[in-house]
Amino acid sequence: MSVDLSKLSEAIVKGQIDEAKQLTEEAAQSGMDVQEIMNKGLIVGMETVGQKWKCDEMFMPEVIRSAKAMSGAMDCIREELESTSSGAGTMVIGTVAGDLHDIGKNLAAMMFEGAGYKVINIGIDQPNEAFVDAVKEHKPKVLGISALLTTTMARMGEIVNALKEAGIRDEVTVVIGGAPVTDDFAKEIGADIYAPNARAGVERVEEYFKAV
Ligand code: B12
Repeated sequence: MSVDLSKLSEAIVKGQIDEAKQLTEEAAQSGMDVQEIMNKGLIVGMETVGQKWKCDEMFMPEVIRSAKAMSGAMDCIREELESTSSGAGTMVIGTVAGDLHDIGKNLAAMMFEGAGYKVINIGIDQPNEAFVDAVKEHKPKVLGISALLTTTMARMGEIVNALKEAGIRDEVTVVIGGAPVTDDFAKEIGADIYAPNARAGVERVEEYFKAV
């Protein structure tokens, strides 16, 4: 029995948590590749949510519900995702100190997971040292930093400097994201990559690795 992944995308857009889990489980049990479920079902759904949010066709409570549906669905295939992961490497991701926003950061985490990364999500409101410690401990290929407030985005530059002081700046590729962040800001603080959205995060990191 094959599962129509457009129905799964639709369940994500509508924030139907149980339906999304059930369709994901059915798709996995039918033998469908988990990467396909992720890319053609879950991610397509969440991208539609992102577009609708930008055009004011969806509002925050609905976006949060969709993100929960995506996260719940991913839990159903997480083990398999990890075992079939392309071994892209490890990513550490977190939101800077003083900042409690995590919807975008979690979406970015899910996208990287879908792209085959082992993702270590250190959470919100994380002091600069927590990022440095996580890089020391997990030796990730990529460090993702999120900030949603103009008052907290300065922490990103401090984290880059703290990595330099710890002598580990060159061991990790730093990608930053969040509404107030820009390409110019990334250059200014010495981050490697700026990503305007979660999928662009994965794409730009991959382009970066191809270029270096
Ligand atoms: C939801 C929300 C909240 C929720 C957060 C809930 C949660 N669990 O995250 C709550 C209610 C807690 C909240 C609190 C506050 N908020 Co608020 N919040 C928002 C809101 C409405 C949506 C943010 C969001 O989730 N967007 C949807 C996601 C999908 O988008 P995103 O976060 O931008 O992420 C995408 C990209 O930026 C990118 N991305 C993000 N991070 C990363 C990281 C990496 C590595 C990569 C690759 C990509 C990436 O990918 C994502 C997906 O494509 C925004 C308004 C807005 N238009 O953004 C205000 C907003 C960010 N908040 C704002 C403010 C002022 C606050 C408060 C100070 C309000 C108050 N007076 O208490 C507090 C601060 C609390 C704190 N200390 O953090 C302001 C910030 C203004 C500014 N310029 O600094 C905004 C812009 C609203 C506004 N217009 O005034 N907020």
